[in-house]
Amino acid sequence: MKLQGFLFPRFLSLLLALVISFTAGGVAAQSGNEPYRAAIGSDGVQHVNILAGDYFFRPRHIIVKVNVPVMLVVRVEQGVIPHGLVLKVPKANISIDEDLGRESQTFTFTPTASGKYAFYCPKKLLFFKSHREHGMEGILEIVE
Ligand SMILES: [Cu+2]
Repeated sequence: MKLQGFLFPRFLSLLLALVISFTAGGVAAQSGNEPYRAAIGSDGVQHVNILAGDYFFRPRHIIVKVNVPVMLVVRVEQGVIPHGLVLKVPKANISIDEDLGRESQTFTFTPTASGKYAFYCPKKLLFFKSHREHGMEGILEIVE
């Protein structure tokens, strides 16, 4: 009896510690919300790979330099729901409005104005919420 009373709380606290560490690990792995700062490659281009899925863009906060060419390579994760990409910033000379597919798609532009601009998926099924409302949007931050 005495032994049982000693072991049981220990077992519980061990279980609790395991659960907490798993949960914390899961949250850290899922968030991925740190901004992605594009590096300028040896070709003088800022390369950015974006993964799209139901309903997210990863990374969702992208930082690029103004007046340096940007190449976005966008791929859709496996799934049956169609997605698209809209990134329209006339004052920065960016105009993207395309459906996305399983094959990687490449978009190139040279941003000409700094600022923070939204990109998003424009898809929407009937009366349901749009993918953007489901969280399928991100920020392109153009810095000096
Ligand atoms: Cu979508």
